[in-house]
Amino acid sequence: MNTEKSKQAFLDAQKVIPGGVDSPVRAFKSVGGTPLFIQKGEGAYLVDIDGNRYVDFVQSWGPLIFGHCDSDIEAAVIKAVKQGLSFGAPTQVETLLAREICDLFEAIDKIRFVSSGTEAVMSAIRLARGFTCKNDIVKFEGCYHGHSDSLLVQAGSGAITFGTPSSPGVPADLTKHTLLAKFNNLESVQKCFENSNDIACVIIEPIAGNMGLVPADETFLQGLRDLCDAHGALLIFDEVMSGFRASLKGSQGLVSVVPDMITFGKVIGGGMPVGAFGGRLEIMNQLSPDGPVYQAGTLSGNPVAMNAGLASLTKIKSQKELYRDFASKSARLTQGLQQAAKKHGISLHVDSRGSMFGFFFNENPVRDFDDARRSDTDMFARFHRAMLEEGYYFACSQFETGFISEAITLEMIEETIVAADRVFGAIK
Ligand code: HOZ
Repeated sequence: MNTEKSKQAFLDAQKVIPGGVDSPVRAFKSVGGTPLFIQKGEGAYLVDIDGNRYVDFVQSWGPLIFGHCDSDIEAAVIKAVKQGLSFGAPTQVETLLAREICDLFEAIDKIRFVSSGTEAVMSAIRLARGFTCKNDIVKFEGCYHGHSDSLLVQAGSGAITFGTPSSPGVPADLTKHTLLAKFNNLESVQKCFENSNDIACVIIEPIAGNMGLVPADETFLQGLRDLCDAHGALLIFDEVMSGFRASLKGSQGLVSVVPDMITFGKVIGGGMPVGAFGGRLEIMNQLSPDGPVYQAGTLSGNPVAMNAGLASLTKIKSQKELYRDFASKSARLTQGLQQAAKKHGISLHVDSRGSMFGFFFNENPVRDFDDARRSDTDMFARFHRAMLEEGYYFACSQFETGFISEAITLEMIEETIVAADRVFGAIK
């Protein structure tokens, strides 16, 4: 496969952009080789600047539920663009999208739109602190909630991919309020509450997607709910990755535990930059201008992004079988990969939720960050490189999640499994 143009583009980029990328995981450092520079997307496929085509199992890290260049979302965006790109003033489409989301989620009476998942979580935490008049937060090892200061502690995604789960540049004075607990381990959360009576909130990815795919047990989530209630803390579900992906309602379609707040990100924007956080009325009423907790942004509720999000959500809701199809495609892909790996003596731990899927080169089940870190990342890198050669684009880190889009057919999945079989045979 010829990737000469990508190689040159990467060299050019590195001269003017740190690491040649605007978000670290994309640099392909943990899998080796050169990141592909993308020319365009076409449904299930990515096309790089050398003209190579790949079945895309990343889908912009989640947002593209219907694949690249979906005609309905494209039409909504073009229509919105013709009305103006940004006003910094309210538009009615914000209310329409807000109403759709409030109607779907029991936990959400009101929602505020921002421009990214990082911003959504940062704002939700400020609101939780303002509402409870407490300072500490509990987060879980391996969960990633964006790159704001107090959350870059034992974080997943790019942070762990590059071995810096806790970043330099974050003053200890800021992280002293971040208490760490172990994913799927209630005792570790109980200890946090024993050690502090100043906990404002517990934040968790109920379906962790940033240490690879690691869903939390429902009993564990219920335990968090009970602890938060007993200690006057808020429970925040970070559904930046799982919202509208694991099911129409993210984790809320799969478990019965109801959080106090939910954060969303890129997925609700259909591919445009969006984030949002929502919750119960009494909490959201503390937000400026109704209440004293400040949060703002010129591009918040941007009309182009809102229209893309609304078009995406409208289409999602019109397709009754969408999540059932996603679930069967994800299950077939992960089982097929696992069987093909086993044939060649390679152990693969796999899991999926709706259109999200994950696989670890690991002999044991992966239930937390320590388990995830014990995976064979060298084997993952070899798999990733060889699958690219075959024309399949997977997330370029063991500690990320894969996504199916509606454009990916069962036939493509069967072909992926056949290619993976060849690859396992070559890399074992
Ligand atoms: N942290 C992102 C996925 N969980 C990666 C973002 C990107 O590089 O685009």
